[in-house]
Amino acid sequence: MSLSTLHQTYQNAGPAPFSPLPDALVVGGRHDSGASCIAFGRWQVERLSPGIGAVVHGVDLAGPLPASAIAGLRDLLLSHQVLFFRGQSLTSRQHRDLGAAFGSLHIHPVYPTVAGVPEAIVLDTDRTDLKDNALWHTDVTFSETPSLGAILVARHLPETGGDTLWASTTAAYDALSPVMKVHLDGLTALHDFTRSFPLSRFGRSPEERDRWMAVRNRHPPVEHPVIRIHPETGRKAIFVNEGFTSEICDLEPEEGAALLAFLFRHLAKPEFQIRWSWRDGDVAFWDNRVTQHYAVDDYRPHRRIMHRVTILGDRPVGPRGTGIS
Ligand SMILES: O=C(O)CCC(=O)C(=O)O
Ligand SMILES: [Fe+2]
Repeated sequence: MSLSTLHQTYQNAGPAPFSPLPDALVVGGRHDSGASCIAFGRWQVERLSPGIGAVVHGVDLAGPLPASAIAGLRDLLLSHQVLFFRGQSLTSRQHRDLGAAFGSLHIHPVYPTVAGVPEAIVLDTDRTDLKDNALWHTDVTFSETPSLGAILVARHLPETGGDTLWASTTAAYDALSPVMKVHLDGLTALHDFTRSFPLSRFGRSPEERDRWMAVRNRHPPVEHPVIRIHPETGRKAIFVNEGFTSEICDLEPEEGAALLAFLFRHLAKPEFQIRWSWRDGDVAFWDNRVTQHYAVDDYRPHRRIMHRVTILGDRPVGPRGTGIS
């Protein structure tokens, strides 16, 4: 176990209702050895920061996992927002089945997919222009029902670089002043597919162009609340992202642009983030309702291949309900 981490244990005996992590479960402090890593139950949970991220040790995701384990993982996801697993070896079908245990899966309208497993998208730097992932974004917010979460598997890593960062949008919300919170509560924003998927990069051949047009017609800009209430924990989160949010509704364009610029800068503060350095066999599972992520694009011309399955989510609800349109 690493030097500066807190360790907790988790008993995966069965489904437990969500509750914030009690301090009593945090064992010890920072140690030079694994002395603070006390195991009971079958899993060990290593927290990565106070606000976001944990490594779950002792679980083989290849499954099939019993319902109690799925419930345990779901509970951990609600507590930690992004979970990491080391040393896994999932086939694409096992990857898909793992995702399907948490809900119906999304078929991405743009990215290529694994042959025979259309639910598993392929993020391969040799095949797709992935610049849209090298900025802070929440997945698929251009849709009326953005994804609940996603499970990402490292398939081919560059020798160095290619880390991914995640940020907690609940921690970012909590850090706002009370007056700003009240102001944001009443606002909605537009999320636009074309911000991250511009025709100039995703319509280079006539076929790509036709597909892009069809996707854009299916996904006109959609309105979501600026503050989202997590449907399971009830926590409030900032729900705008640089990847897809184009404007704040009901503000003058300059006011909205200034507010969005502030929120994007605020969300990107290191206080709300963790950074993951991938190793072969790593899997990440994030709650897309309360996080943003950023895939660091620092390893070209080397190749990096990741596979992702995406779990369908529900319509975002804010303090005043859903977005209007
Ligand atoms: O490649 C990565 O690390 C993350 C890519 C990404 O944005 C995603 O899978 O949603
Ligand atoms: Fe993403």
